[in-house]
Amino acid sequence: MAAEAEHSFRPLDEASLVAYIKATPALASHLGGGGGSVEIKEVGDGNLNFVYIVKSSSGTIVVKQALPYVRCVGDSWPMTRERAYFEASTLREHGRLCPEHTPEVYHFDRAMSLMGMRYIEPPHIILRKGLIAGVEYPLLADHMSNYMAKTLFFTSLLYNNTTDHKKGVAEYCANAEMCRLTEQVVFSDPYRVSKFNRWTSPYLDKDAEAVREDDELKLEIAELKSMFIERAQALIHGDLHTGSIMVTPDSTQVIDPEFGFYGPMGYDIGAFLGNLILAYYAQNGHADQSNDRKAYKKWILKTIEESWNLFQTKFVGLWNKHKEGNGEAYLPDVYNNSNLLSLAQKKYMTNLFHDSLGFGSAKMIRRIVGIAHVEDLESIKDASKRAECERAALNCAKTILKGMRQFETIEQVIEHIKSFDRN
Ligand code: ADP
Ligand code: SR1
Ligand code: MG
Repeated sequence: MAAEAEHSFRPLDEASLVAYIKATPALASHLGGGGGSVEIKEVGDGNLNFVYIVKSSSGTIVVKQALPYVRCVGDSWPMTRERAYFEASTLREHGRLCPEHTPEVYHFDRAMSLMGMRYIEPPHIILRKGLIAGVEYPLLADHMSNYMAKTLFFTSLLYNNTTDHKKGVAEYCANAEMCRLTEQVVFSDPYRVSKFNRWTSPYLDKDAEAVREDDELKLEIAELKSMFIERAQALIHGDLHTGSIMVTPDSTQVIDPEFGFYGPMGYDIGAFLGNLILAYYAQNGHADQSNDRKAYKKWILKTIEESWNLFQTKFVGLWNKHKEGNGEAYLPDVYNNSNLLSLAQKKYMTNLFHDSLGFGSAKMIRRIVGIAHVEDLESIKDASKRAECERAALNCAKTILKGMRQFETIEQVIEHIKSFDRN
């Protein structure tokens, strides 16, 4: 980062943010020009950054600022502020490709690591909170399959030529520090002793130890880690869990792509599916006399199934539509008959399915025995009940990770998930 940019950085608080907004027409214009008074509330409940909702009588915006450390750990874990740049860039690029599910970026200040964006208004809530409350979102699978198909297909070599693709890869390679964080907390720490690891102790002591001693698991995770680092398949969101999605029954908005880079598509698909599976296993901990959550669990499984199946159909649909375009991976004069192309597509989608299962399972495991647990499980107050839900999720994830290539359909995965659920 340039020295000049370092000098002009200052962490904002609610008071200094008012002055910043007044001096920034791209933000003030959404609040009636900046003359009147504004109300500011810090709402950051994520792990990394500060998020402010700024309200005036004529509008509301969101301002997000990255400070040079990991918020949930503190300044003992320094972290590049450049993550804000990659978040704004990925939001803008994904917004160009899929505006219906991406909030608009109004303003980005690289020196201040600060972004202003559309306020995703109530009744939108974070999907994870809706899943904990047992709310059904009938359009979620349709919307998320749409978002994933468009953002992943249009940033891949199936659509772009190699020159443009490499330009994108080169730019996002600089988000290395964020990738390194993921390499550590998803693919390494759960498999070794680390001061950051945590689990529901003493209930899961043996389970956590078993993960650290499971050679078969370690061989699989090594391949996934390499793929995460080496495979520049598409511009992925990089952190597509259910805390990065805001929803109403009619609308789905994806936020927070600060881990964006050219990586394996399966990492995004797996993050979404894996977090839905965690939500599924948490339901037994949220069940009570008024609601046994059985119908809700069925809805989650149906959503998992539809998300993959719709994604697959939409993604291949885009591929067929653009097969004569500039994409250089499958040149039309090489894959020149429809039988060959459909064989190639089948192979591509099977590999992507297995990658998604592998990454999804890795994401589940890290949320149970690593750092940064999920509210779905954390909010289960009774520790022994929580551990039971976590153990079922952990055992399901371990077996999928070790046997991902045996699954041919998402319906088989659904049966597998059910087989680890005792209720
Ligand atoms: P972090 O990068 O720290 O994970 P997030 O981007 O996940 O932060 O944002 C933290 C919280 O701020 C979200 O859970 C959500 O409640 C709120 N938030 C973030 N962006 C918006 C937005 N554009 N509109 C409304 N609320 C938002
Ligand atoms: C220090 S780990 C913090 C986690 O929060 C983010 O949302 C990512 O998932 C990251 O792994
Ligand atoms: Mg977040």
